[in-house]
Amino acid sequence: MGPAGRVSASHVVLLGPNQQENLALQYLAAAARQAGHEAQLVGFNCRSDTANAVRAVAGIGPDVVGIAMQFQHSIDDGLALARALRGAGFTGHLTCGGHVATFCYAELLRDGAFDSVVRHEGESTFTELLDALSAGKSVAGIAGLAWREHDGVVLGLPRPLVRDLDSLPWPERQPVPYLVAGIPIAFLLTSRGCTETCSYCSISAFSRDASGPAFRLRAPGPVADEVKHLYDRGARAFFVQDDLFVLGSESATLARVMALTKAIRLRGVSPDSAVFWVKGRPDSVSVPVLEALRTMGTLHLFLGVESASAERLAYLGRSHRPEDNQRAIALCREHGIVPSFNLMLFDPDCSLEHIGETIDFARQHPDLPWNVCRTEIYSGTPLYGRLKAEGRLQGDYRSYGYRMSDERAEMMFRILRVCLHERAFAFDSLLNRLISLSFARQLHEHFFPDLATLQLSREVLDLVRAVHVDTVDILDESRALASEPRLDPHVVRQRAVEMALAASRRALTWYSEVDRLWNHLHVRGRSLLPSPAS
Ligand code: B12
Ligand code: SF4
Repeated sequence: MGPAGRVSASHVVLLGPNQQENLALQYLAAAARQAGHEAQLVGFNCRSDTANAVRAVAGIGPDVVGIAMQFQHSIDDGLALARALRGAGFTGHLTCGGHVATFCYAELLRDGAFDSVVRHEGESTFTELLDALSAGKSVAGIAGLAWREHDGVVLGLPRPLVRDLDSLPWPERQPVPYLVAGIPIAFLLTSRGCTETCSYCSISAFSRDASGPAFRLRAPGPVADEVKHLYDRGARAFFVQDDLFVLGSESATLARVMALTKAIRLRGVSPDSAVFWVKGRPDSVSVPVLEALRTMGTLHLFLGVESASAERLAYLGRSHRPEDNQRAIALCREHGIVPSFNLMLFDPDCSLEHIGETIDFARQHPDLPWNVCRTEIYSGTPLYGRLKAEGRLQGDYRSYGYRMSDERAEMMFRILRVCLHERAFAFDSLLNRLISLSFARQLHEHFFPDLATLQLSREVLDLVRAVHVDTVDILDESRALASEPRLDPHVVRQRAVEMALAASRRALTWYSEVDRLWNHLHVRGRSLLPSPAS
C-alpha cells in the first residue's frame, strides 16, 4: 500500500513547451513523485509536435495526462492535442493548468476534451487530483480544481497560494544539461509573483485572482542549496526565471542579493565559476544594486524597458519613467552588465508620435540586445478588462486581437507584420536569436577570456549592430509610410511587400551568420569547459 493508504499510484505524463526546459511542469513532476506517483515530461511546443506527443503518450500508457496551457496564443494547439489524444484512444483523466487555464477554465472545459482544470499554483491541487484518481475516488470538491459534471462546469473552492515556497520539492530537472554556447545552464526560481501591477501582465493578475499574496520569496539558504546541487551536476550559468529578481526598494535588494551571494559562496560556488542572468525594472537599478549584482556574478539583466514614451508607460501601468530607462542602461554599461529589453511599440491606444519616441530610443542602443512587439491581450489582465468594457476585443479566448484607436498606428503595425514577421515577431525571430547570441558571447567572455573570444565577441557585436541599424531604418520607413496623407491601401500593401522582400534579402546572410556563430560558440564552449569532475 502506498502513501496515504493508497492502493496504487497514478502514472502521469505532463506535456508542454520545453524551450528553456519548463519549471512549471518540473515542479509538478517533483510534487507528484514526492506524493508517490510516477511522472514523465514530454515536450510539446507547437502544433507540428502533436503526432510525436500522441505517440509518446501511447508508448508510456499513463493514467493521467496534464497539458500546460501557458500561452494564450497556443491554446488552439493544446485543444488540438487533447482531441488527438482522445482520438488515439486515451481514456484516462485529462487535465490542464497554467496562467491561461486559470482564467479560461470554463471555456477549456466547454471546448476541450478535458476532465478537469487545475487553477492557480498546481503542486497541491495536482497531487490531490492524482491521489483521488489512484484511490478510485471522485475528483469533485478538490480545492483549486474545476471539473466537468453532468455536462456543466463546476468550480471547486479556491486554494490559497503556497506560503512557504521552500516547502516545495525542487523541480525535477531533465537528465541532459541544457547548453548555451557549450556551457551547462540551469533554470531557477528564487521567488514567485511580482509586486507591480502592469495592465497587460498575467503574473499580477494570477496572484490577485488567487487572493494573493502578490509576491513570495524563497529563503537564501535553500536557494543556495539548490544552486550548489545544480552546480555539482555541472551547471555554470543560472537563468533566474523570477519575474522580479531586483526588488522594488534598494535596501531590500541589497539585503537579498548580499544574503544570496554569501549563502552561495559558503557552499563553495564562486562568481568565477558560476554566473547569473536575472530580470529587473529600470526604476530599481542603481549603482549599489548593480555592484551587488556584479558581486553575485550577474552578467546579464533583462530590463523591463517596454516603451520610451511617458504616456505609454502610464497606460501600460508601469511604475517607471522614460528617464529611468536611459539611466538604468547607462549604469548597466558602466558596470559591465549587459541589459536586454523588449520594446512594446504598439498598444491599443498608442499613436505614431509615441511610437516615434520609442524608435528614437532603439536607435540610441544598436549594440544592445532588444526586440520590438505589440502588446498582446491576456485573459484576466486589467487591459483585457478595459478592452472588453470598451467593446474592442476581437477574436476569442484562443487569441484576442484589437484594432488600434489610431488608424495610422494600426497601419504601421500591419506593414511591419508583413516586413518584420520573421525578424521580430516570430518566436524564433532573428532579434530573439540575437538576444540569446549576446548572452552566449558574454558566457565566453567570462569563462574563456582570450584573444579568440575577443574576436568572436566583436563579430557578434558587429552583427547585432548591423541588424539593429537596419531594423530601425525599417521602423522609420514604415512609420513614414503610415504617416503619408491619403493612404491608398493597395499602394501601402505593394510598398509593404517591396519592403519585406528587400528586408529579407538583406537579412539572408544574417541568419546564416547567427547560425555559424551560435554553433561555433557551442562547439568551442564544449571543448574548452573543464568537466565538473576535473
Ligand atoms: C520562463 C518563461 C518563458 C520561457 C520558457 C517557457 C517554458 N518552457 O516554460 C521562454 C523564454 C521560452 C518564454 C517564452 C514566451 N513567453 Co514566457 N514566461 C516564462 C515565465 C517567466 C516563467 C514560467 C515559469 O517557469 N513559471 C514558474 C512556474 C512554477 O509557475 P507557473 O508557470 O505559474 O506554473 C504553476 C501553475 O501555473 C500551474 N501550472 C502551470 N502549468 C501547468 C500544467 C498542468 C498540467 C497543471 C496541472 C498545472 C500547471 O502549476 C505550476 C506550479 O505551481 C512566465 C512568467 C511566470 N512567472 O510564470 C512567462 C509567461 C508564461 N510567458 C509569457 C509570454 C507572453 C511569452 C512569449 C509569448 C513572449 C514572446 N513575446 O515571445 C513567449 C512564447 C513562447 C512560445 N513557446 O510560444 C506570458 C504568458 C501570458 C499568457 N497569458 O499567454 C507569461 C505568463 C509572462 C507574462 N508576463 O505574462 N517564456
Ligand atoms: S513588472 Fe513585469 S512581472 Fe511585474 S507586473 Fe509588470 S510586467 Fe508583470
